[in-house]
Amino acid sequence: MDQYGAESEVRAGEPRRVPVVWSPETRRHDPRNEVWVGVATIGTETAARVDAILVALRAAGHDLVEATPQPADALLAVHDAELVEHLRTAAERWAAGPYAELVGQERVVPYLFPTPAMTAGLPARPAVAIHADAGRFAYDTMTLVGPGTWEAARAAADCAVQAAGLVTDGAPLAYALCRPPGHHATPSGFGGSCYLNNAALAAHTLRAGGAARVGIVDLDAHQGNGTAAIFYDRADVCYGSVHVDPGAGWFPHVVGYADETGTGPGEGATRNLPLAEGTGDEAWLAAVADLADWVADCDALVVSLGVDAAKDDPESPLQVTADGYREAGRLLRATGLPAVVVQEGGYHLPTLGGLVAAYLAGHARGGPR
Ligand code: SP5
Ligand code: ZN
Repeated sequence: MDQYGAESEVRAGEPRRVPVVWSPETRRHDPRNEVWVGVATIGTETAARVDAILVALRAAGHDLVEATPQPADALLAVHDAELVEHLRTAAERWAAGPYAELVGQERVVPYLFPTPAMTAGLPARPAVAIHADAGRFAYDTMTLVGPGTWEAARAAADCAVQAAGLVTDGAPLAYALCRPPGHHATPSGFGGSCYLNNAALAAHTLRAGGAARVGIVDLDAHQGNGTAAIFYDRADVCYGSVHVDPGAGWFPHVVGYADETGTGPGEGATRNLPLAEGTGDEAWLAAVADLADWVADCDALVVSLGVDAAKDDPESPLQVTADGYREAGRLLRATGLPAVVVQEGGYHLPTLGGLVAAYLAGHARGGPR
């Protein structure tokens, strides 16, 4: 019997208590507006999400653990130092510029994107103006950097690294209440409401802690292009995702198709299972079961738990129920793998906490594995 509630401590059928690693700092990012198709829309990735989840997980009897600052090595293994430096300093650079007078708002919004369409082989340099430089790292106009964004993203990363550390130290299951989410953050870029890739940080930490192969199962409604990119050429971290079909016009639009299966040493270590708009529990759970089987021979598991596949969510057309999320938890528990569950999306505040609690109840069920 150990401090994490090993089998003998848990009555059969009773939910196991799960350490919930969270940080009040994660409330400091306020996206305010996402600039979407030219319109400033109210962001849905709000600080209230943290409290909706906290309230539900506290009520379910889980153990809240406040994150402490973690070393930066995982961060710099997953992300380019230039991206980290940009995120750390962008809001300060904006505040030091003329933007308060010019536009009267304090969030960094990219203004141009120096992709090959612009630079066309010329020896381009980093832009001096922050509104132009931001497009070197930001790949959409929805993911703004304001005061507190860096502190929140860094704290979310700390939650993921610390939760993975608990699992390395013997916990069968830990949950990281990461906010802002992370699975759209690539090695060198950010977008899709994500800044630092929390799930990749958890996977890296499990690998560093001795897991030879880590499986990542991404349940968010959107394909995690960032996580997919980070591990696309690697055999030691497998990435499988079930998500709404990008071919039907959904984010991330340009990747997430079924024929993307990895490259080089990572060939076959990536799976994408796109689903049609309107897909509900049955087909979604069949895909989750497929991915659970696929990762079962790994040594540890990371679950990117987006609950935006739920039927009431404003950001996706999938129709998964709370019972569906509970069953997904059971399916991934049945892998028998020690697991870090990392929060990704989920934007319907009235049901958000209940969906996360339902998943954890399924994954944390007591009794023998
Ligand atoms: C982590 C995650 O779930 N990121 C979601 C990224 C997809 N966002 C696409 C947003 C499309 C525009 N949303 C319209 C609602 C206006 N706020
Ligand atoms: Zn999502």
